[in-house]
Amino acid sequence: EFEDAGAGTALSLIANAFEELSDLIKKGNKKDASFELDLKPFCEACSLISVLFGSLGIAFKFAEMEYTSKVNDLLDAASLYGTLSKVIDCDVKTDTVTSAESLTRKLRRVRQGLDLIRELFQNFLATDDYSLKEAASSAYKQVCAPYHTWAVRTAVSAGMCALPTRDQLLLSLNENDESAENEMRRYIKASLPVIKYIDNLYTSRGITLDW
Ligand code: 1PZ
Repeated sequence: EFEDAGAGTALSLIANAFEELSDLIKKGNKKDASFELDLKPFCEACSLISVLFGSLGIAFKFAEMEYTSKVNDLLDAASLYGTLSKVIDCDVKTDTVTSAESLTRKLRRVRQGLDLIRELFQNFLATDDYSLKEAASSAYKQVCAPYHTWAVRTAVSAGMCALPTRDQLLLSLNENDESAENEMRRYIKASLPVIKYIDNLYTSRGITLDW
C-alpha cells in the first residue's frame, strides 16, 4: 500500500512527472526543431509508474519485473547515450532496432506500457460501471496484446481475474473518486505528447511501429 508521505499520492507524483516531461518537450520543440529529450528524466518519470503495480497484487509481479527491468536498463544507459534519439541512432547503425535485448526495443516496450496506463485510465474514467478488470482487459487488448505472444496474452488474461476492485484500487492508492479522476486526467493529457514524441523518433527514421 502506498503511503502519502506529504509529497502527494503515487498518482499525483506520476501526473506531475509527466506534466514536466511534456512541458520539456513542448518548450524544447518551440525553441528549436532539433530538440532532444534526455534519457534520465524520461526514465525517472517512467519508473514512478512501477508504484502502481504494488496495488495490483501478486498476479502482476511478472509484468512489474518486465517493465521495471526495461526502464532500469534504459536508465543505466543514460550517461552513455544522453538522449533517447542517440539510443535509436546507435541501434540503427548496428541494425539492431528490433533485436531481442536492444535498447531501442526496450524503449518501444516502455512506451507501450505508458500507453497502456493511459488507455486504462481513460477506460476507468469513461464509466463507473466498468470494473478495473474490464478497463484493464480492454486497454491491454488494444495497446499491448497485438505485440505479445499467445503465452503472454493467456497469462495476462488469467492475471486480470485477480485484479482488485475499483474501490480497492482507489483505497490502496490513497485516492477517492474525485482525486483519482483529477490525477488520471492529468496523466492522460501529459502522457500523449510524450508517447507521440517517442513514436516520432521511430517514424522519422523510417522505422515502422508494427512490432
Ligand atoms: C491499474 C493498472 C492495471 C494494469 C494491468 C495491466 C497488465 C499488463 C500486463 C502486461 C504483461 C506483460 C508481460 C510481458 C510481456 C513481454 O513479452 C513483452 C515483450 O518483451 P520483449 O520481447 O520485447 O523483451 N514486454 C513488454 O511488453 C514490456 C512490459 C509492458 C507491460 C507494461 C505494464 C505497464 C505498467 C502497468 C502498471 C500497473
